[in-house]
Amino acid sequence: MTQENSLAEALAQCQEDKVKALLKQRLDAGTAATDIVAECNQGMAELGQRFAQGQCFIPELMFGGMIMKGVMAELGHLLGASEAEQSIGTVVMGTVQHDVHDIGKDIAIMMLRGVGFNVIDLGVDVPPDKWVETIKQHKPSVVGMSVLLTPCYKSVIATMDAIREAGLRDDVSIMVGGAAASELLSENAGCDFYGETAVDGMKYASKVVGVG
Ligand code: B12
Repeated sequence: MTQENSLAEALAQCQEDKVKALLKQRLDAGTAATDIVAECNQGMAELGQRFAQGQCFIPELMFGGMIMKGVMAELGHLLGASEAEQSIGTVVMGTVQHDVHDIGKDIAIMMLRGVGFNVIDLGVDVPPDKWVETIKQHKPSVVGMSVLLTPCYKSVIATMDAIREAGLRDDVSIMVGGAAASELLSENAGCDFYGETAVDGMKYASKVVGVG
């Protein structure tokens, strides 16, 4: 595969027109939708790496996500099984109680979906009992809390306490991330992993389910 007709590279560079053209080329040539998704996932992972290394910024990440969503919309009818059936595992993600920042969480979700996770997005300002209820219902492999506000450390701790009190702690791996998160917070709250970037979260979750 040359750089010239690499779908992954076009996506990593957010070249929307080129992605559309290469997608059409792949479909006309009879390439399997799952192979196209795999190629695009490589592109999203590359985009995430470039962001982590400071080679691109939030607008590119958001735009890359939009392009990827467009590709998935085109391929949806060819992929057959539902997202949950095809997924490599389930992750529950949200921003902790009293915190409404969601840009980073959404990027983390995009990365997770990009590599094949079924992600339940709880949104923002998620109270502890909602996390507990969702873990009971969906039995995820991984839970990811996003926290951008220092005063919301106590929401992380309250969520962990609620999960423990519900007897669910041993059933799930828990990661925390977002600009206010740290190794120290992760340790104090009893989480399993602190992810500095969305890519770290994606890698950790993949490791938990034994992929990558
Ligand atoms: C945009 C923004 C807002 C927007 C949010 C819009 C939105 N839809 O998200 C608005 C205007 C609403 C807002 C409001 C407020 N904000 Co504000 N906001 C920001 C700002 C400028 C950018 C945040 C952002 O999106 N960053 C970009 C994303 C991509 O980064 P990120 O979230 O860290 O995510 C990356 C990683 O951390 C990781 N990640 C994120 N989540 C997770 C989760 C997991 C599990 C993993 C593994 C990884 C991961 O993935 C991402 C990519 O790698 C920050 C400044 C900053 N330096 O962060 C202030 C900031 C977070 N805000 C701040 C404050 C104080 C507020 C307000 C209290 C202001 C006010 N007085 O009203 C309110 C609080 C509202 C609330 N209740 O939450 C402070 C927080 C200070 C602190 N430490 O407590 C900051 C740091 C600004 C500052 N320097 O003072 N804010």
